[in-house]
Amino acid sequence: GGAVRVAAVDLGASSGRVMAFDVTPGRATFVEAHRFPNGPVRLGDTLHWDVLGLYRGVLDGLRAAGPRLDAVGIDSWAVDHGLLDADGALLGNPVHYRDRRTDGVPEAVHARVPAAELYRVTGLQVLPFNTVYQLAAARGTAQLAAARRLLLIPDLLAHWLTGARVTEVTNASTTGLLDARTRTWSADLVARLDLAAGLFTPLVEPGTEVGVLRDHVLAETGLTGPVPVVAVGSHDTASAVVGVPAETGDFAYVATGTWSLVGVELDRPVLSEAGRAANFSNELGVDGTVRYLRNVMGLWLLQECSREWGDPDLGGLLDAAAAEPGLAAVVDAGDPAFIAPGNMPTRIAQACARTGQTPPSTPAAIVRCVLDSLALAHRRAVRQAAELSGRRVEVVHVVGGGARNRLLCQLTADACGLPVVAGPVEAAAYGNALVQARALGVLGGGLRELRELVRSSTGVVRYEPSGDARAWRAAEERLTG
Ligand code: ADP
Ligand code: LRH
Repeated sequence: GGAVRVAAVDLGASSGRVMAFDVTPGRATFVEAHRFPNGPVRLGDTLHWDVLGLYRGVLDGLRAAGPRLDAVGIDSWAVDHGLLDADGALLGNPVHYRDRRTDGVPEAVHARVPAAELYRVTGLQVLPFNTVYQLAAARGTAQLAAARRLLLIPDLLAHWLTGARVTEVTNASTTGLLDARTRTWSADLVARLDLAAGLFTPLVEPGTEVGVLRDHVLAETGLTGPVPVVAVGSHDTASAVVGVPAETGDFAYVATGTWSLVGVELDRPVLSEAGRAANFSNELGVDGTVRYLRNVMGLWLLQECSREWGDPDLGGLLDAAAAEPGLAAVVDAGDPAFIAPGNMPTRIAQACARTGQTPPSTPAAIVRCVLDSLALAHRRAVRQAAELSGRRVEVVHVVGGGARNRLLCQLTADACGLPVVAGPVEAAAYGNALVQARALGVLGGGLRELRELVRSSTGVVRYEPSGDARAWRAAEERLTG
């Protein structure tokens, strides 16, 4: 029984937010205590995060969520990290995963440990920004030589709030250094890649209390102690999948924000060569689960086009895109060539031309091309995830900021030939808060029970598949040849 108030800190690539959740066994409600912009800062040749700005945003959010909090949980985007020196001081400002320092680095790492071998241990899709490649890019720098600890972004913030130095396991699974079967660091990979074993701190599973807010944090936020910090699925995608309001196990999810993470939930990893060839990841989830998914570029493509056009009104752009003819031109939204910022409309047009299609030329046509391409990538990933894992899929849950995009949701339903259930937009915050509430003892059960609570606490929108399924297959063939 009982009721708790917890703060869910959810840091996305486009914005950070702190949600104050009131949770009882029958209902979870939240208010957005604080939202602040997030984005890259270019300093010289390097793209960074403004990590102290994020820390300040978290403090401002905790102050707004207080004065009474029963716990705090933090999730953020994956792979990025801070390095601490022997005094525990942060070495430099964390580098953004879109920085170009990892160009060509996966190939160099695979010359030491073949990609197939890495995959058999980690089950991780090769993305140039996986922590393992970032660390290889930092080889030989004074910074890495001075580093004694590595903390992923949510763990770094938790460290500053509590003093604890631990690594939460769902996010650790995106480093490329974790054994997906045992959910522990792979000492073998760490050694073979010449990394200092001492960099990696003890792993904790979601639900573990990692510490309490330090006195100066309490003073600065006006909170009354003790306030525990509870490890949640600290990878935002892990928390978002906990927040999927699924009724049965036969679902696929599309967690759409800056990225689209598309796949199914499994009990154990699938480390097959076919999965590796298809670029599937086995990211570790809450309660011993595995997120078998593919990372697709997501609304980043739209964000970057919009930035180029001076950020016009989003609603107007989407209405104009809805009036355009469908599937006129598509690009491979899984192509890592789109990771770096800049020049996006031109790069999209060039990709269309390369595949023998007439490039879209107006903003409306370009946005339509982006959304058709995302829906197509969702279709491919949902189908392949089901095929490669043997998991039945009856419905596709769309969560995250993209659940607000009605055109994208309808196109995803059409492309997949399956009903789409859209919402909640703040699935990651729900997943974060409910894992805390369960650790505090207010909720019981497993993911099924947590999802039931999400379902009864939020509204969702259902989209039925429509249109001609053959058109999507034909569009897919334009890309796959
Ligand atoms: P992240 O967590 O990666 O920062 P979000 O999940 O917050 O991303 O999603 C942000 C995206 O959601 C935006 O880039 C935008 O495309 C989409 N979005 C937000 N609000 C709306 C809206 N009202 N209508 C359509 N799309 C929206
Ligand atoms: C989404 C996300 C995704 C990662 C990317 C770096 O926010 O965590 O799961 O691949 O950021």
